[in-house]
Amino acid sequence: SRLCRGRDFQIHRVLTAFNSAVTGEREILLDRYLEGWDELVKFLEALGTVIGFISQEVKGKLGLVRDLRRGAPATEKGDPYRTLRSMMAHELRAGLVDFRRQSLSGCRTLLRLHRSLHWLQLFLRAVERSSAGDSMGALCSVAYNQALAPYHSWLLRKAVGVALVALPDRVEFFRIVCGEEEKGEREREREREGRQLLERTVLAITRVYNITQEAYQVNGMLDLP
Ligand code: 1Q0
Repeated sequence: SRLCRGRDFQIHRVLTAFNSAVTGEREILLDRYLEGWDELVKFLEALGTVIGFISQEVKGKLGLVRDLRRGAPATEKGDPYRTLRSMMAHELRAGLVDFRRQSLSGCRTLLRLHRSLHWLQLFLRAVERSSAGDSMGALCSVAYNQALAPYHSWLLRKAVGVALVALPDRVEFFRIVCGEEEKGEREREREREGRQLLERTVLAITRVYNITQEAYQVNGMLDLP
């Protein structure tokens, strides 16, 4: 069932990964960044098959960046895919970033994940402010229209619209966020704990997002095809 598959997801792992992705020098550590995404994928997988094409897409992007990291391991000269900035410097220097055509660069691939984090922030802030009975699908699509739809084709936007109808309700959502089911009167307490963790997670994601956004902006790479 949904619940069984959702058991794997642990929001504190999202929080830990994105928090530890940022170093004192405001670098983004790619391994930690990708780990944060691994955990988000588990959430997606807990939602069931209609959302399947979305988790496949995310896994594909994560795999691409990991392949690049494996393909250019650390040497005494440096570790090209250790941080976001080192990846950008390395790919720019090696001429791997194509500003005109689609390519398989880490920069353009991570940009898609980065835009998705924008969507996630908007969505989670809306969830925080939501109350019983609000439709997750509706909150989701408001955020989608703002953060991702502008980059998607008409056909894809329609497919996403269909997928969002299949989203679970708010109770189920908090159940996945907050962990295993415990009966009855625990429900409200669990929701409170869930909200607190959610708030901290949104802050961690926002910090990562802002630093990443700045790096893309500085390098003129916000529109990489
Ligand atoms: C909670 C429900 C999730 C609903 C997601 C909303 C919209 C997602 C739309 C995704 C469409 C994916 C199909 C492929 C798109 C690509 O064409 C596109 C561009 O790439 P490219 O190579 O063709 O240039 N790819 C993307 O834009 C990437 C999009 C990925 C969307 C990822 C959304 C992931 C969300 C994940 C986590 C949900 C966790 C929620 C709760 C967590 C609690 C802490």
